[in-house]
Amino acid sequence: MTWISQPRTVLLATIVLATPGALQADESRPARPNIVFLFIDDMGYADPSCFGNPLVKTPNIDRLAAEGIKLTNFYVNSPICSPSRVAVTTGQYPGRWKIHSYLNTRAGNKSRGMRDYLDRAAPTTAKKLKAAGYATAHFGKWHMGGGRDVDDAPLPAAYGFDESLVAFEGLGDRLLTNPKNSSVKLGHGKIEFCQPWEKTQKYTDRAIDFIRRHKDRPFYVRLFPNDVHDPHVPWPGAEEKWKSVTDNPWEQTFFAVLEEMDKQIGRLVNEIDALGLAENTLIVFTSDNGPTDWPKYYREEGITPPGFTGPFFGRKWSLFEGGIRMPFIARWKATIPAGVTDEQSVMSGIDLSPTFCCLAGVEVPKAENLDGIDCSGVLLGTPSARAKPLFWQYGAPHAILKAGKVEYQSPSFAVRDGVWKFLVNPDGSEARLFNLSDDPGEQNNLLDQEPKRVADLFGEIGTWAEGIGFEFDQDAKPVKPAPTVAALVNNQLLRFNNRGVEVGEEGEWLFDGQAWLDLPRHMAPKVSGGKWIRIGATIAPTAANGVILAHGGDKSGYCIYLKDGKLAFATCVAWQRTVIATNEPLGEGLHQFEAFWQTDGGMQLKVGNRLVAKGRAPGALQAEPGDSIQIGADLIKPVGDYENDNPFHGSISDLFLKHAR
Ligand SMILES: [Ca+2]
Ligand SMILES: [Ca+2]
Repeated sequence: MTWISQPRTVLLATIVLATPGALQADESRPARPNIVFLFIDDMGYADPSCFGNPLVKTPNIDRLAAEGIKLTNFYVNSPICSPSRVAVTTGQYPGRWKIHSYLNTRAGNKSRGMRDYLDRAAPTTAKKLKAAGYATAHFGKWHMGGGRDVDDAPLPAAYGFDESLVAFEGLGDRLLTNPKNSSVKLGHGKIEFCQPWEKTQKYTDRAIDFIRRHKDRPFYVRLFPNDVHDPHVPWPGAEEKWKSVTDNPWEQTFFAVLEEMDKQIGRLVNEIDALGLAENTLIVFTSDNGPTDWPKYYREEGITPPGFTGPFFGRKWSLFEGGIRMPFIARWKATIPAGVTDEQSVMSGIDLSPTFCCLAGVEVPKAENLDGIDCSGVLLGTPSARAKPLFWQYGAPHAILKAGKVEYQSPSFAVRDGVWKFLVNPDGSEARLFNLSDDPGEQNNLLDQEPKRVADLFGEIGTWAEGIGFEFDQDAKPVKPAPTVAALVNNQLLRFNNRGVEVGEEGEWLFDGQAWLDLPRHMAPKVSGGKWIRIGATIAPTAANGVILAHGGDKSGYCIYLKDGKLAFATCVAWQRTVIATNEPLGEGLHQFEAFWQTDGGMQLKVGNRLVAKGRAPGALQAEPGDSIQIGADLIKPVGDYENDNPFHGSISDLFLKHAR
């Protein structure tokens, strides 16, 4: 042995340490297996019956699980479609490619600091497998660029796919339902129209056809059905069968769609088996994010949104487990042990690319800098602790979709390190620490009990955020979530984001000049279009100036505030500001007020039920206010004649906001 062999040994040892769970050499395993990747859209952790669906059987998915391995600690890297898809496609955190929420119109992407599509230079599994001789195809939802008004996104071929058939959120050949969908005008590919309930069958047909044509060489096929995403539109009448199972109409259609999708997965697997490919084909099955959680599903008493998360808290658009922990199955007959459930190993979407490449014997160039790790050993049945923590970002500072159920709205950063999960906002607020092995439902916040761990995890997130380019205040101090506050908006209680407001014994909100409440723009009621607006509350001010409620800015908005002790009501219509105010300062003590802005522009202000001021704006609001509803301060663009943030001091209670429907 010369001295040259020494570094080699060291290097090898390093590799082994850095990739626990990596593949052990095994001569009996077929080289270059086919890989079929099933990625379902918005399917919850417990939607397959083998993961706990209490009402519906999914026999074909269950069969895959019985013939393969289930992981109960598999995560996607975002609680929403586009970034989750970027992660499984590239092996990298989606924020690196500036896709941290769903891809929308050009304007919508720009406003959230996002690109319009995945950079064509991004590393992908398909490019690497194709270069190694695999036949590659993508059938189903894409949503990594193209669609709406984005017509210049690269086609799937640019990312390494020989063939593709996508939906309206993608370019190239695609299936559409609505002839008026903006996708029709975008060009770049052949368009076929079909009914929503036919889509998964058609994508499956294409996958089967592709596999038949390429059965004699290694292939990599992605089947990404989109029918489990709402609105759920099953075959006409297919929901009838489910009326005896559930009274919830949302569930009836969802179950019908889930059953159909399971059937199509069965067709695909049967075909793979019939072609004699079961022993050299790895089939991986998971979902891109938790089940739907639109506010509309909560409007009726006793009704809940469709889709199950099992023991987990939170749903789609949430970094709580229900939004990101997914059912995961891998089957490879005679290679992966059958009927195994691995409850230890933590794996995630970014790991799929290095894992697939390793199993295919394809090298991942170091320069690609993948965030994921090779978990091939885990898939082949050797559980492994994860050395590298997992990180998430979803939300602030950009206005984005949030969970419909207010309790499910999570902080915008999270980390999982070992059994610990820590969630926090970039300013340190809403911090929560959970021990997932004792508390998988994330109910018991251990923030105060584990200060050292909290500081470490906060630092880990900060370092990660800096590396990706997310704003994160590493000097902030993690603090517990403030009490939940909700106000009546159109007779419905809406939870406001609480920035430090304490709640008094009578339920009054206490403002100390540092605290405020915020209702994000997407949750704010739509008040434009000539509607009347009415605002009321009881206040006990302790300072002469401060904003009580502000919605919008000096272009379009309305605001109630104190100025030199007087109560003022301001409206802005097309940059024109009108202010009415009481003649005298209110003074200390409790004051009940009501402000009324009429359709014709008339403005009234009542204090203690007595009309104290009136005036006339040029009309009612025509354009929607540009920022959120804030209570206790106005942080962005003043509505009235004051400067931001103009914080309120004192208490506010019984606040309501109403407008014409
Ligand atoms: Ca999705
Ligand atoms: Ca404002």
